[in-house]
Amino acid sequence: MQLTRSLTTRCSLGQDVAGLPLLTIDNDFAKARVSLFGAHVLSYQRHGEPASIWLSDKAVLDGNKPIRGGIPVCWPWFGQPPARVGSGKPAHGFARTTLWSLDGVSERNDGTLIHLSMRDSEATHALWPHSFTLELDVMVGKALSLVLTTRNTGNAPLIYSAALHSYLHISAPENVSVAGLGELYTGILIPREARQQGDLRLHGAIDRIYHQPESTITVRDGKRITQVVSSNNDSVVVWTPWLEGATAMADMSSDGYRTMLCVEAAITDQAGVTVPSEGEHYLSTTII
Ligand code: TA6
Repeated sequence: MQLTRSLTTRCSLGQDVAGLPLLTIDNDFAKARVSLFGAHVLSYQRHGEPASIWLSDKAVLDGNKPIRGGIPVCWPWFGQPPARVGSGKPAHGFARTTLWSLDGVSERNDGTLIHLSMRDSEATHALWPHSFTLELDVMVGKALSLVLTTRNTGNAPLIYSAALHSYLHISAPENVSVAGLGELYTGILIPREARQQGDLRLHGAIDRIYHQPESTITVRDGKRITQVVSSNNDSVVVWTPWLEGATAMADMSSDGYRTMLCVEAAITDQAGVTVPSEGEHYLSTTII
C-alpha cells in the first residue's frame, strides 16, 4: 500500500517504486524530489523552466545500486578509494548507498529546507573506521542549495574527500560552454595535467578535475545560463561519458550523454580534509 503523508504544506513523504522513502516538494519556486536513499536529490525544476537536474531514464531506484543522475553525495571519498582507505571499497564511498534519516522539514519565505543525516554504524565501520555524523541540508527555492556537513564524533582525526556530483540537464552538448573552471586540470581516466584554454566546449568524453576553479561556474546552454556556486571545495569535477561511456553503462541510455553534464563541487586532493575530533567541516553547492 502506498502511503503519502504531508510534512508541511509544500512537502510530502511517500515512497518511490521500490518502497524507499521519497520527499516531494512543490512550493512557490520549484518542484523537487529527494530520496532518503543516499540523501539523493533526484530532480529540481523551477516553475516555467526546463529541469535543472538530469536523472537517467534507466536509473536503478531499488536501493541496490547508486542512482545514476540527480545529485549523488560522494563521501567519505571521491572516486576510487584512496590508499588510506584500502582497496575493494565502493567507488565514491558509501553515503550514496545508505538510507539516511529525515531530521526535519521547514517552510521559509525563500523555500523549503530539508535536514537529512546519517551516522556511523557497524556497516560503515566495516568500510571506514570512524565515528561521525553526516548532515545534508537541502534548500529548494529559487535556487537549489546543498550543504554537506561532516562532524567527527570520534576521538581521532578523520580524513575525507567528497563531491556533490550534480548531473545538470542540458539541451545538447553542442549548445554548451562552461566558464570559470580555471586553467589547471588533471584528467581522471588518463592522469595527466593540462591547461584549459578559454571556456570548455563539449566535443567528446571529459573526466577532469579542475584545480583552480572560481567559486561560480557558469554553464551556458544556448540562451539558458546555469550557475554552480561552491564553497569549501578544492576543485570542480566535470564529467560527460559521451557515447562510448554511456553505451557501456547499464543504467544510462546510449544517447543519455546528450542531455547531461556533471559539474561537481568536490574535495579531490589526495591529502583530503582532516577534521579533528569534535570538529566539523562543510562542503556546499548552489545551483542557480
Ligand atoms: O565524477 C566523475 C566520476 O568520478 C567519473 O570518473 C565517472 O566514472 C563518474 O564519476 C561516475 O561514477 P559512478 O561511480 O557513479 O559510475
